[in-house]
Amino acid sequence: MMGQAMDPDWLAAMRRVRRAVVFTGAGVSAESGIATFRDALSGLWARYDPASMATAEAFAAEPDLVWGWYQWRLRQVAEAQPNPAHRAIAALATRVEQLTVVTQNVDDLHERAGSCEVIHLHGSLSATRCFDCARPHQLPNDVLAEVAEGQRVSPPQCGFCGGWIRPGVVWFGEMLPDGAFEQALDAAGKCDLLLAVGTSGQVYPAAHIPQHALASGAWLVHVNPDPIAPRAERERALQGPAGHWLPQLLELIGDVDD
Ligand code: BV8
Ligand code: ZN
Repeated sequence: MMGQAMDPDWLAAMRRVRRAVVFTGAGVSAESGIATFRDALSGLWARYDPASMATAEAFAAEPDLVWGWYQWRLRQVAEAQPNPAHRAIAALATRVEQLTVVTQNVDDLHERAGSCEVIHLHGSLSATRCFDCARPHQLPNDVLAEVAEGQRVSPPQCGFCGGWIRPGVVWFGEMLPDGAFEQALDAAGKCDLLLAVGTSGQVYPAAHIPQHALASGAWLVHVNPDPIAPRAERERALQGPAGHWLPQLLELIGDVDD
């Protein structure tokens, strides 16, 4: 299957890849049925802007609204399955010497597809903690009770200080988890190939990572249904869904004894 980007130099370079980074955004989970951040929120959420909902200010002002949104998303993720892109990314670990998966997503679909040590730059839906004293909080298993779209749900309260329990995600204006960005940047600076899968590249500092790989001499390959115009000699774009291209890339990358 020859894609528009698959010239002989590129194909030969893919065969020689030893260290790869896969950098993912919401698009890698789209074919699992998880709405991307750019998709207009559906139904009763439609009147809210995700970027304004994903803030500490919104949670402090309307904890029931924000907690309800995250519980609805947590249920979406629990009912979703990893898709062929997640599975191909997990399998890529067997084709190269060093694979680092860096995700902006807060779902656990990479892990459920078999990827290990995933770097979550923006936290995880399931890692809840106290908004006030920051103590970790374990959600009871039955918390995934039915949450209708747009439903307001009061967050649980911290058993220690009585504060509201918040999602374990990084909100806009918040720092990334200690060391996560530095670890991702280090891997990007040392890799031969960075695959940027399903990201609009509009959120910082995460969006610096693909450019850092390119500037450090790696190949940068975008996988996205939206057209992305490569600007550098070692930059390519495969236009189409992740679930289509990642299984193809799995066959082309690595696993050649020089
Ligand atoms: C920070 C968790 C230091 C929450 C997320 C003013 C004040 C303070 C900060 C800023 C400021 N101005 C700018 C900033 C920086 C800010 C920022 O970047 N803002 C943007 C809006 C400009 N960043 C931050 O605040 C970060 N922290 O800077 O700390 C600091 C601290 C204080 C003061 C100053 C500095 C923290 C950012 C983290 C925010 N949290 N997520 C939650 O999920 O609810 S970000 C959230 O949005 C997602 O995690 C994701 O990262 C991002 C959405 O991006 P994508 O993943 O790319 O998804 P998107 O929907 O955009 O695109 C999907 C793509 O998939 C599309 O291209 C589509 O074509 C494609 N696609 C669709 N289908 C498919 C597909 N691709 C493949 N296959 C398919 N089938
Ligand atoms: Zn507390």
